[in-house]
Amino acid sequence: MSVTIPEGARVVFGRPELLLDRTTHYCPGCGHGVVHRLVAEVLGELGLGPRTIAVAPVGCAVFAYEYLGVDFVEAPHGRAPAVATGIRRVRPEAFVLTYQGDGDLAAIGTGEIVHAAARGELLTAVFVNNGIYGMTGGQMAPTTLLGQRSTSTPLGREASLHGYPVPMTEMLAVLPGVAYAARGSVADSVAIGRTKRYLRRACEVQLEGRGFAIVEVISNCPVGWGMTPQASIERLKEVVATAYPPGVIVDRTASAPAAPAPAAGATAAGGAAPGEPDAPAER
Ligand SMILES: Cc1ncc(C[n+]2csc(CCOP(=O)(O)OP(=O)(O)O)c2C)c(N)n1
Ligand code: SF4
Ligand SMILES: [Mg+2]
Repeated sequence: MSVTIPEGARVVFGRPELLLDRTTHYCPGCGHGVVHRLVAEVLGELGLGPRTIAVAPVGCAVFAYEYLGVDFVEAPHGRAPAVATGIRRVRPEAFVLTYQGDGDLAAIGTGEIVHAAARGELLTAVFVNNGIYGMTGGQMAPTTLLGQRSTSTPLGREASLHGYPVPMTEMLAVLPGVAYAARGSVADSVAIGRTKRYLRRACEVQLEGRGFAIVEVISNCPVGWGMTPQASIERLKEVVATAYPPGVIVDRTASAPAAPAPAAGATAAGGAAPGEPDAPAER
């Protein structure tokens, strides 16, 4: 839909070019749409649209290729990092991005993400953690919090029966191949702005050839959580962000050797400056 801007008016907010003008299949209030928008903004600002090959997940974001104006490959459930590795091998000039939910990345695809990270694959991984299997009807995921009700834990997740939640990004961050790992949130505009900075930095890390970069985004699933969109945002802020605190988890880019991909050139400054609250100590 094209909009005529009146003469003299200044545009302060608009749809990023890489976010396509499509009717969404997401439920009202779902966080996936916010993450799509941030990915579209960052890829556009870095001029990466034409050289991006993204890998779509299985999960509610399976139709990510309908909304983002970049080339996509659809991976089987959990296999996005393996498919992305293949793309990286045969198309070294491409910018390669994966997008996965928590069931996809932290359950069926645990092996793929761990080994892609361990190899230090030059990938930018976007990991949308809504703490549940949204697409299949709200079953427990590895990330489901203790006490959280789901269709497969109707009385709430109990450690003695279902085990403990898996802090996937912290686990990946101990691997030396991981150049950058951060966790953002879609809870409010401040958190969303910070998440965009993390995503931008994770893209730059690939452009600089420094290694594997991942941004987890804690997100809401109002339908799977059985809540209104507003209540789900409150839960995201009050409960989920306590269990999975946002911030930069590891940043090894100062010590990681730079080996830019052949066609790299669209790098820009960004990320947390030393001394900023979300700047981590190097581990
Ligand atoms: C090999 C295989 N196993 C299981 C499924 C069923 N399945 C589809 S989506 C999904 C979970 C999705 O959860 P998540 O990755 O957290 O994405 P969300 O929908 O919450 O965004 C599962 C188990 C499948 N499609 N393929
Ligand atoms: S089920 Fe949850 S994750 Fe899936 S579209 Fe609906 S709100 Fe979003
Ligand atoms: Mg999920």
